[in-house]
Amino acid sequence: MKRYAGLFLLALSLLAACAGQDPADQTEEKSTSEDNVERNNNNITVSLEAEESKWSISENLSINGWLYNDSLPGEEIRVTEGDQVKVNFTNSLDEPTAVHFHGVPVDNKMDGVPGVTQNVVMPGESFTYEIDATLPGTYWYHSHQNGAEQVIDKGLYGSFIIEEEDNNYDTDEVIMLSEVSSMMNKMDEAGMERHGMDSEGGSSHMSEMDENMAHHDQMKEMYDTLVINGKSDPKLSEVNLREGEKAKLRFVNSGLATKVIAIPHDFKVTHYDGQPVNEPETITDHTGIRLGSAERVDIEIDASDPGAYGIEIFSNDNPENLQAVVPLRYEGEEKEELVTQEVSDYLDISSYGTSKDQEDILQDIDNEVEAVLGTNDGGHTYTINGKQMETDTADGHEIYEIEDGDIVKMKITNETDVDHPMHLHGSFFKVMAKNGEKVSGSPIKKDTLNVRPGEEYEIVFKADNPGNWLFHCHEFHHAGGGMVSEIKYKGFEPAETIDPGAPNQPE
Ligand SMILES: [Cu+2]
Repeated sequence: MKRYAGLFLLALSLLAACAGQDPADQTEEKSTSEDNVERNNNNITVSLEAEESKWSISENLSINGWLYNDSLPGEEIRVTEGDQVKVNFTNSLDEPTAVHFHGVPVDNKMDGVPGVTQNVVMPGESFTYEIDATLPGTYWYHSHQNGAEQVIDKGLYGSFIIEEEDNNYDTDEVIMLSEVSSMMNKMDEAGMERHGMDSEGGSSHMSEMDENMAHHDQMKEMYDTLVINGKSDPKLSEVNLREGEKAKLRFVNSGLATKVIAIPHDFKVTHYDGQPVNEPETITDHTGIRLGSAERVDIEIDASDPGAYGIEIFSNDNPENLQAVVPLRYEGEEKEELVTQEVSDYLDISSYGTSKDQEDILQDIDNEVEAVLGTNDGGHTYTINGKQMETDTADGHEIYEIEDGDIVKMKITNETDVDHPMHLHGSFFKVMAKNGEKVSGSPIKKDTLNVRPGEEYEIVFKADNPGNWLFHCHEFHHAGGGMVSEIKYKGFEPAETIDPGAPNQPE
């Protein structure tokens, strides 16, 4: 469980040793092609390959990545509602992996969680994921095996967009936000193996520093490079507007840290996690948006105010290390200097947009459960109701047993002092109350909810998709440190028999 604490110390000493060395050789830009997508009316077949490849994040930093279709982010999968999508996945890595389509409604056997819904896809093997693209929205796909390493450090993530049939934006762009650790990368370059480092790994080097430095402080030191659409130079993600057009920006937090997005132009938040906000009002007062790990927001901009703006993006807790300005530029506005604006307040989704009666959901609660988010071992491991999933056995965690058809109400309380973006697999949930107060704005339908320190939420979902589904923190280190629970439909038998001997690591 303390794997990363050991890594951190090792990285520090290595960094000192590496100081002054030349940056890694530069590699060429990678491009993706339509070659991997076949369209036949509503049948879409995507070839998706995970492979090892070098990726240039910036002039001074390139990673030995594990990439989807040789691209970072992985090749965008963009389909239209009503499409039948088949993703033929091949694992060309030396590592076992699997693909999870985050937020996309799928059958349990297509959820891509090793050890829960399938056995991990071994090197050289393939797996076909079948997805009915019924619900439009901004989604993403990523490995659900050892995510801290595979997704964050190595790059196994990409966007998955289901367009509405009448999608009519002139500009429609995905902006994926993540971070990498240049320290960790230097370790990789120096050929340091991290796999042998289990809970005791590197422990002989563990000092009082480790004992005294909580997990999240170590993370702040380690993750020092904000990555936007695979690059650390935000100018490469410049958004161009034409006066009079309507633009859609789909922000995806594919990283670990909660990001703040500050847009110095009037805008609306039209979707949370791909699901529509009811009659959202235009935001004109420099309200920032906090986006937890795995959360998405769709922003709509009416381009009626020409200029050269800068969208500031920074880590909520680590703005010194992780911050960038993405240009938002009208045609013909060539100025280098970008208009930015300090955040005056933060969007509170519980009161944004227009309310709609949804009392009906609450009439018929069958099952009331609780998830108390806690911490253990001085901030190095994380718990749900005092329980942890053990990395090696995928066992020991909280299990919620429910019946098919149940309306389930869950109270989530964060008793730690860090954010926990909680992700429910298999169903969307509705957020009914925050800190004891009913949601007063638009109904909120989400698959991931960032629960900040001290916050308490009530969520409700209808159990209409039988399976074994994870409910876990999407900060992969917290998940790897135990913050994983499971929702099991009574009587459900998984399609694939889970092999206890397979190297499944479902976090
Ligand atoms: Cu967490």
